[in-house]
Amino acid sequence: MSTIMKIGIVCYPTFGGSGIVATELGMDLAEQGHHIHFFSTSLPARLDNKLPNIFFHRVAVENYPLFQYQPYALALSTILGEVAERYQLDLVHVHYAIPHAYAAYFTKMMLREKGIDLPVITTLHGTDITLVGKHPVYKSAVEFSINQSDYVTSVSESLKRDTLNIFDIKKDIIVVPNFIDNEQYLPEDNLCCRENFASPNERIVLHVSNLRKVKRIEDVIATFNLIQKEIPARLIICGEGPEWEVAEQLIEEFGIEDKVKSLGMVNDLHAVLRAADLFLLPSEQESFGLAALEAMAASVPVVSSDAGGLVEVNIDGVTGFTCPIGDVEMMAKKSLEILKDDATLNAFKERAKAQAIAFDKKNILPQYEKIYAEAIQNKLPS
Ligand code: GMT
Repeated sequence: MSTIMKIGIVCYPTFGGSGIVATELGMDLAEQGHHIHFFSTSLPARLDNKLPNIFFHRVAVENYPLFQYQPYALALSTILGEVAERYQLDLVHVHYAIPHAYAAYFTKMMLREKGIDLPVITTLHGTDITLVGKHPVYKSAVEFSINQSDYVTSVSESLKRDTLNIFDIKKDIIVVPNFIDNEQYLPEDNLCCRENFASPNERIVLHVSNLRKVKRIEDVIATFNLIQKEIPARLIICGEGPEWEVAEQLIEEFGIEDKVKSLGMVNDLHAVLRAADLFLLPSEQESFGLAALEAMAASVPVVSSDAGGLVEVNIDGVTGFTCPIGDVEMMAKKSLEILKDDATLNAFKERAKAQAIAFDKKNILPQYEKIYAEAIQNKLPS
């Protein structure tokens, strides 16, 4: 795209997939010369704001003792409007509907008063629909703000279906799957740390998540317990979250403390991914499963549940296996099938990598750029 666009991107700053997708998208667009303005409560985890064409605007929420909860959506609408006007943003792309689509709608209305049209693109990421958004305390406002967005995208077909089932949506929902930068996973990189985790005869099983209930960490531990009874293996867990204590208790109950290592929050996940032989993701719900795609990019096959969009990413019998939620016996059986010999493991590794290449950013990002171009073209004149 030759014309330089000025784009606002709103996201959560944490290690969650929606923030990562937003950050990678923005950094790639900035590399192409577009001006990207990020809005978040702190610097997004993977954002390098030293790069050219990247601007970061911190959404500062003013604390006042009268409020039990601080009005984040109000602060976001305010700064979005100010920056959009000052830098003449062409559009704003919000990641995660709650409350970003709602805040962007109010910015749009405020700017309309000044004769400025600010197109709003909302990307639905998962729990903004399936867990939080559908809750009666939020539902009607979430539905309203999705319907008011100029464009709505969803990260999987499954999430699109869920959105249409849960809400009364009048907008077309465009599926733009999540993506991966395969260049960050070159085979020669980061081969060093396998021996830090296991001896050569052991298989390395990996789980990465925010350890929330929806991730079913207890199934990770139970599946690994069955695996390690059959073959020499180690389990590495990356991430921090509320369910860690449940995991710890189970590890102790199974008496497998010497085979499980928790690394906590890991900044450079690539090195750990490249050391792994198998990735476990038994989630209760997963609109896409970016963590599974990251594993595949590092040539790691995945055994996951068949929840939500996981079946669109992890192809059963090809890149790994998908199993019914909670069926740890089946997950262990399928894991052992992958890990049983090097030839089988390597075949799964190759197919996992091929799947990651299909989801490469080069194939996906033009879909967002097309939506941006259309949004700008349909903009009302100032
Ligand atoms: O998991 C969440 O609560 C939020 C969200 C996030 O911000 O990370 O995760 C969702 O978005 C990711 C990126 O699109 C998807 O890969 C995850 O599958 C999805 N999580 C769920 O649906 C549970």
